Amino acid sequence: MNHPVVAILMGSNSDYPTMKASEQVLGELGVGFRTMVMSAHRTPDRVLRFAESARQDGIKVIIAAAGGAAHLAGVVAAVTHLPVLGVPMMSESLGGLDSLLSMVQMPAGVPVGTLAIGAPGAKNAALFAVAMLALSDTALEQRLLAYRKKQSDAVIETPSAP
Ligand code: RP5
Repeated sequence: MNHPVVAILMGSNSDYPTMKASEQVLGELGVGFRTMVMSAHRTPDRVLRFAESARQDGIKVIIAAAGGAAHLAGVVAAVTHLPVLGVPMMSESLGGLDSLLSMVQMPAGVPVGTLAIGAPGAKNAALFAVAMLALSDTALEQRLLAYRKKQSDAVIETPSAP
């Protein structure tokens, strides 16, 4: 397993089925990652300990998933200058709109790059992380280009009846 350079954080175990999409992409593209559950309101000490040492632990990009009053990504971004990508989770009461607005509306000065709600956001957060890492890793850039080509090739130009 490669040394983890991406940290996938989530506020609850209940977010994990969605966040497996991030793990899948990073695994397929050969990027080392660590997945951890930590909550900004239930385990704030754990969040602070992680964020304070992430850079020296070799982490380069952080993906943070949370739902509801989703402050995990913002709290992590407040503590570290590493890029933080937020994935808003679907929520029962508001369909993820609460999570989305909590993440995307960061006040100026401390950014959280917020992706789409749910699994599409989880997948794209990983691809975004790969795109950033690929800027200084030509082998990874080649794998990303191959991934994109495969995706394009899979688009059927002429639809046929099912
Ligand atoms: C957030 O609250 C988590 O990220 C999760 O999306 C949501 C619900 O958590 P559980 O009640 O399922 O633990 O902190």
